[in-house]
Amino acid sequence: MVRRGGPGVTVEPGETTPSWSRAAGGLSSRRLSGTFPREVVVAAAQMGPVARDAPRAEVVERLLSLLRGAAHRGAELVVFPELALTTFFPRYVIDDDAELDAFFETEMPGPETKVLFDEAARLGVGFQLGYAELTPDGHRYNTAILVERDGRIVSRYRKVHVPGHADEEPWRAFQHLERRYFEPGPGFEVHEAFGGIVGSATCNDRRWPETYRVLGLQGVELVLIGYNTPIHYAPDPGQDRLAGHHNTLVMAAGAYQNGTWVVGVAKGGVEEGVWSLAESQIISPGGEVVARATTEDDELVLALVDLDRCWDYKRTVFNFAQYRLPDRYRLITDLTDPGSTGPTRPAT
Ligand code: CDT
Repeated sequence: MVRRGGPGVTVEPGETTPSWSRAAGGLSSRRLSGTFPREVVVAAAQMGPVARDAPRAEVVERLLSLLRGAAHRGAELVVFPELALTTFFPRYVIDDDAELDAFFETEMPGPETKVLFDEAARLGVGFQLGYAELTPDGHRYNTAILVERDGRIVSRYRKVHVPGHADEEPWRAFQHLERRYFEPGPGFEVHEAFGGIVGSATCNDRRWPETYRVLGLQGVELVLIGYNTPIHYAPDPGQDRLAGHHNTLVMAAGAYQNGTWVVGVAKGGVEEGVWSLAESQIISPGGEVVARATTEDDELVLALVDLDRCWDYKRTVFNFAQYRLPDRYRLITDLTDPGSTGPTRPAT
């Protein structure tokens, strides 16, 4: 086989177009050899800004348009961003319960999101959707749900690393009140889906090596990550110019060090006056960015993801069974407070 037609797209000798661009015939038309490779066409469905007062139906219409566009181009899995249904409301101090509740979903699918589930099942396309979840017993999570091509809910991941602060900090140009509105979820799980081993993470999770390693130890082959990343980082604005660099750095490192594909999907652009990173990207187990968004708007980024490529790394340089020495790493789980945090700084 040769690789051409753009990174991440594999075509056989003699083929003139990437398989996913003529994939209306489904899986069999995407098989590029007789060896039944474990390949899945994945679409990162980047979103541009969502206004604070945007009706849910209007946002869902945008998701449907991305979903249909991705299906038309042969995608089997469409990954939407973190908190895809609303503006990034943790930038606001919201004291009124009814106002806050309006940003949360109490069921999934609910009356306004069912159309997305129905259309995805009709098209035979799976998806991951990030949203704010309010459980029947009153817990609030920053959640991502993974849905298989037949409409079955595979998993409900609740964000573990909840960043920002819980109390209003008036010195900031805008708030990051995730710690006021969300509890941390219970942990990282993998699930068999889309022909491989799939795990989810959300935004700030992607900066922590533990996220990928805990998934990697469970054999993950495809990590799906939605994010909302304001480019201005108030506790240390010197980091602003590195926002894009850090985004790629952490996801590429996580991919390579665990031999997994990583799909990072932004809600980017200027949302209610706050500029957020776009740069959605799909990263191979070698840590290479194989497809990347070029706008800050609604945009599809597709790649043909060969899950077997994970094993090039999992079997060799990152053969955990052979080379890891967990007893040398005990501090990672025994110690949360490193003792010295350096000069006093505001909460991050
Ligand atoms: N949504 C989210 O987790 N955003 C954070 C912003 C920086 S921490 C305040 C992120 O890690 O991208």
